[in-house]
Amino acid sequence: MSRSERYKAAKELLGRYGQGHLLDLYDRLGDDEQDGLLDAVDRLDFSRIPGWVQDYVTNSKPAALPEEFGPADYYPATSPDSEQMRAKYDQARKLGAELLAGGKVAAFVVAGGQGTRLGFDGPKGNFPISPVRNKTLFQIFGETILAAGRKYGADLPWYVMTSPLNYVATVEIFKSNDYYGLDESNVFIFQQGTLPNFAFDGKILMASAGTIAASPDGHGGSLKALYDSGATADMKSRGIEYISYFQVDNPLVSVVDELFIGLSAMDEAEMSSRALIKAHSKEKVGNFCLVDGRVTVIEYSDLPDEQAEKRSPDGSLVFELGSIAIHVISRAFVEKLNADGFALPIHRAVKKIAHVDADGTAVKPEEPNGVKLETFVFDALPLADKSIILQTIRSEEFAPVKNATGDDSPEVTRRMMVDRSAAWLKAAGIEVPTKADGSPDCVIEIAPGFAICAGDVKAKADQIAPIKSGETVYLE
Ligand code: UD2
Repeated sequence: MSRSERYKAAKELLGRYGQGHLLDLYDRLGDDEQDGLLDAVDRLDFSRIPGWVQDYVTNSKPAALPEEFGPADYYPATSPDSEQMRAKYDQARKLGAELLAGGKVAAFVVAGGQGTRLGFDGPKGNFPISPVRNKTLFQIFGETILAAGRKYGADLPWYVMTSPLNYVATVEIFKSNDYYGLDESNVFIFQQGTLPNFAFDGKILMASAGTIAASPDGHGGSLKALYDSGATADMKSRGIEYISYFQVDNPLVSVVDELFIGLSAMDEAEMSSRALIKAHSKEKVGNFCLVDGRVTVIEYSDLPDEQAEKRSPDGSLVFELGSIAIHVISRAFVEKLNADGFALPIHRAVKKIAHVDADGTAVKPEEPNGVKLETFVFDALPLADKSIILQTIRSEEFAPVKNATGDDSPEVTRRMMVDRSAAWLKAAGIEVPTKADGSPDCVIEIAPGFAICAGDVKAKADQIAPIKSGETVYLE
């Protein structure tokens, strides 16, 4: 089709859906920009856009709370009571280690978010966080993956999801850091999809004369992007069966966890999750529930107070399990979803969206002027035929960096990193000087090359010199 024919077809299509304004500035564009805009129009999914506008833009459809739901079951974090369960955990750990040694597992970080809350310029993975060496999040994960690969004696490929907004910058960071010591062929960086941004009246916004305003389609987009990018095909060719999913903001994550992977495999779970016991009833994490026999996350904002406050006879919260965005996903599940053509529910966020107006003048709104849409990965849980939950301990595995100050700030994360290192050392019988409040009176960082779990520290306890009060210790 010639350009002018494409233009005519696009104009007709957009006109039919009340989006003709997208071509208002077309005549001002050069040939390449015109082609780019026509390509972008082709990618708009008009089988869904009118429904989104109706449900999430011009109206705000309240999230439908299931009629009946209860708390989800879970595996406890440590030492189950019964002999039988202890045996199952031992067996699961062994199986997890075997799967890792057999090269059946891949690490997968979702790093396509915009990280606006932290106020850091550039991909969040490049944020320096470790308490002694100031290593970045990506470097910590990279070194952990390298160490895990060595520990299990098998390649542990790393899949990194970016968005079109931070893909180039992320690739540059990996290159300039020499892939953190990993073999470049074992690092697969790809882009997630986007969804258009809408003004409150349902009109799609333009970011510039030739570009449609769009934002990343949420971490839920990973399930499609893994497939569309060829990542799952690449995994298949390597014999990978399990995808260990984590977020870029959490340096404490156990990037590949023997027990979690092993339990998922033993139970033939298609998608599994790690969970925390919530700090309080309204902690801002999703709640693991059971709906029609399927694990489902109900957002904290959607769980009525009455349910959130409900207590069991022992005083614990009935809905006590919070989602921390750590999953094991079977590759076959991702392939099945995509082969069947799935769509996750849409969530709306009202935002200030920079755009150009009908004359092409740039507008930087002071107040929210539109809606961004995204999908959440945990909404795929009910699509899984089998899904398990393994509890984790906050101090061991969850210290996300989200805000510049206060809760979930770098200061808190660094403190938690030191605390966990101190706990690993103590568990290995090493004395750690403490302050009056019990916190470590030293700064400790354990390089992943030295240890990626408490057990590794124990095995190397004889290599660790006594630690003095006020000392800065880097174990490598
Ligand atoms: C998420 C969860 C919350 C809890 C918390 C744990 C939601 C709605 N909430 O909160 O329940 O588990 O994490 O820390 O998810 N990302 C992409 N592409 C996108 C959007 C996000 O890759 O389009 C990545 C992002 O880079 C980050 C992760 O997803 O690694 C989480 O994103 P977030 O900061 O938006 O999640 P948050 O803090 O709202």
